[in-house]
Amino acid sequence: MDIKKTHDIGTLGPAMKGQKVTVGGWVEDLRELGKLSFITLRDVTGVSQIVVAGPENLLQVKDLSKQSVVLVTGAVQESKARDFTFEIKAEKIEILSRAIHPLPIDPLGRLESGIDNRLNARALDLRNQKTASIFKIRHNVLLCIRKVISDNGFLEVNTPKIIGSASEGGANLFSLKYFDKQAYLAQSPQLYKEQLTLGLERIFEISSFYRAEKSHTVRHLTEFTSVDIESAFMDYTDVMEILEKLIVAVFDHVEKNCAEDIKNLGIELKKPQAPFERVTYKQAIEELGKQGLPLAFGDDLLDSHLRKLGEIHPGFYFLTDWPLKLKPFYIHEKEDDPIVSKSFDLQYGYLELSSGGRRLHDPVKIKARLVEQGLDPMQFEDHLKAFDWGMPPHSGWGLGLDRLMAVLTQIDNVREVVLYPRDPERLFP
Ligand code: AMO
Repeated sequence: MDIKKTHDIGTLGPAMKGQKVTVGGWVEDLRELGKLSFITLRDVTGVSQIVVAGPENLLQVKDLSKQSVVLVTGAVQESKARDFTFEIKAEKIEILSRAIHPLPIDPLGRLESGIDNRLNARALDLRNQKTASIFKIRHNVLLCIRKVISDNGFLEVNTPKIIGSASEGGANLFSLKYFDKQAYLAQSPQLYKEQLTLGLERIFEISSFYRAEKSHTVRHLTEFTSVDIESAFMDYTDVMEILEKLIVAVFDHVEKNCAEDIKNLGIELKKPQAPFERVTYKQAIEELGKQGLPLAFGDDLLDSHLRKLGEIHPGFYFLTDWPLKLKPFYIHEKEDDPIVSKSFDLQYGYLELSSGGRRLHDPVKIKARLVEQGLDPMQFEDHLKAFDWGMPPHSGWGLGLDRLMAVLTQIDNVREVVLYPRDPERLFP
């Protein structure tokens, strides 16, 4: 059985008239009109019309089910059909794999399927052009992120996901048996990325992380992709600028490279402008007070508060200088106002996309903060050792890639932009 194509459909055009090609793809449509049949054949790069004639070939495709996979050899010719500029006149057709109907979803989207049905048949859902476009965009976003962060002098690293003690401290950890020991799935590369600044100065990681949170929202997953950076000799405002540059670059890159996919999604990109607004926590609680949502300094911002702030600041903005007590043990205080921290979240309206800050690099201070937060410094012994080996001052952030993708594609539910999302209910496929 022949299985190789000579061309992707997207590389063909009317200028190749007369050229013999072999294309492979799946049958999106089949119209049988007696002496001729027309197949709409799609591969990942494009779509073409196949003209089938002659008794042997007509018999081959008779009643061929949609979504079946075929290999077609024939000559390119101009097409008179309204939707096609060229077509392929089939000489040889091989059916490589038949799709058995009824299929669980209609990938053409003519019959609407709910998100659960589509996720249950995710592989087939990717034959829907809208879904495929989301993941083509995601690929481009990742390419751009790697390039921009690398160009800023950061080195890509891989830290362990099976870990012996909590990285962020406290709850939300998935635990697993590691032979005869207790292990956990990493919630974040936080401790490793900080340690790595000691020798590599500027590092980044793009990876899955795990949170055992029973959150049933459109923005929480138990397995999410995080883009993390950490840099020695930078303060929190420096890494905020990198984040802002990165977000702008991602939108530019998608605009330049994914025009077709943006069109498939039926949206217009909402390109942000730098600099993003900076709103301090103090300003935010004043704004909320004026809106009838009074808060005292040190109160956490609940969903209702973030929704209101999102109405006031609908695009990208930084929420900075949070009360120190609301932040993890590794966050640095402001030297001139120690109840305030050198920290920030990047928001898109109500949605938190990233958080970060300047980190403590003095082990004595870190131990004190651990105790203050009810954590046991002994549990962090391995981590704290590195702080006695000449740890440079450092700052960084973690950016939720899935949430950024949701914002970029203007889709509310992060499940739509993750191939096989994991949430408290969903473990298969
Ligand atoms: P944080 O816990 O705020 O910070 O996470 C950083 C970003 O990751 C994304 N995110 C999630 N996305 C989907 N589902 C989840 N359950 C989920 N949890 C987090 C969010 C969030 O803003 N170590 C720090 C980062 C740092 O300081 O460098 C951290 O993990 O977009």
